[in-house]
Amino acid sequence: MQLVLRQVQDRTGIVSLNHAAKRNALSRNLIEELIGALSEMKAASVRSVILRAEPGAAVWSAGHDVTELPTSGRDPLSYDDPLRRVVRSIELLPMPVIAMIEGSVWGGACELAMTCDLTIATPEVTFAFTPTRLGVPYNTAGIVNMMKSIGVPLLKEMLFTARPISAERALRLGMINDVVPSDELEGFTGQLADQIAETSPMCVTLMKEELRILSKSRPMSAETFERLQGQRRHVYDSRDYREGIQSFLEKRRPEFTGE
Ligand code: YXS
Repeated sequence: MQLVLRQVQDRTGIVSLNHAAKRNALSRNLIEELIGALSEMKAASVRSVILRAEPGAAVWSAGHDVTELPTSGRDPLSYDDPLRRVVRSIELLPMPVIAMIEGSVWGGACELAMTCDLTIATPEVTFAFTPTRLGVPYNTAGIVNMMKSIGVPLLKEMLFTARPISAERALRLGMINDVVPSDELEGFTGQLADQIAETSPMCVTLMKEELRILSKSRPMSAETFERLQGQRRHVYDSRDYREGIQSFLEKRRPEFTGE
């Protein structure tokens, strides 16, 4: 079964997450297919890519595949982790990626959606950024990436509570581009893609790259980076990290002790 479907409609690519049984969890296999689909869209020289789940999805994506998170003292979100690789694929794709969202968005899937260049959601959509619910020390580049779309006060609330926020609130606080009723979502997003297709592709590619570079430029000394990496290791080596994952697998609430 294909975990990711892809098609080209006129000058727009449509890439669909297709693993509803696992709530489109971002497993290694799904991400490999997603990276492949994005490369195909680049080769097809589409003007934009719409990234969606199956029509009427209750869950757009449940985030990182928890069963694939390491519990052996390894960094769960290192540079070559699949989630990190697909984030870079979207950032480096020369055409805009539009996240068209129905259903709930969880954990690393929030970063996947925020990495897209534009985000259109239905009113029922919620976003829950959940590292603290699982005890996962989110990686620094991922936090910087989220700061591009989410103001620090809202990002702190999402991280410190792991509570879902509504599409309406996300729109009001500038986290997403628009909220449209579900029966208008495909038409609205398609029109947006058509408008992009009328502009200069070279200019769009240039400005996407300019914004990628300028929005990442946060000076950090090597010592500061290493201090943060040491703090992250302290977390992913902790009992709480293993408890977070175990509690998910056992479908129970985690009991964190700060150890
Ligand atoms: O029991 P089966 O085999 O049918 O599988 C179940 C779930 O185990 C599976 N599934 C997942 N498998 C791996 N990783 C996941 N993230 C994941 N989510 C779901 O899909 C099958 C159906 O799930 P079920 O029965 O719970 O569906 P539901 O409709 O009742 O509930 C949907 C959700 C999304 C509310 C629920 O599945 C859920 O809460 N999923 C976990 C959401 C979450 O906490 N995601 C964060 C993952 S960790 C991550 O993204 C980052 C590392 S971080 O933590 O840093 O943000």
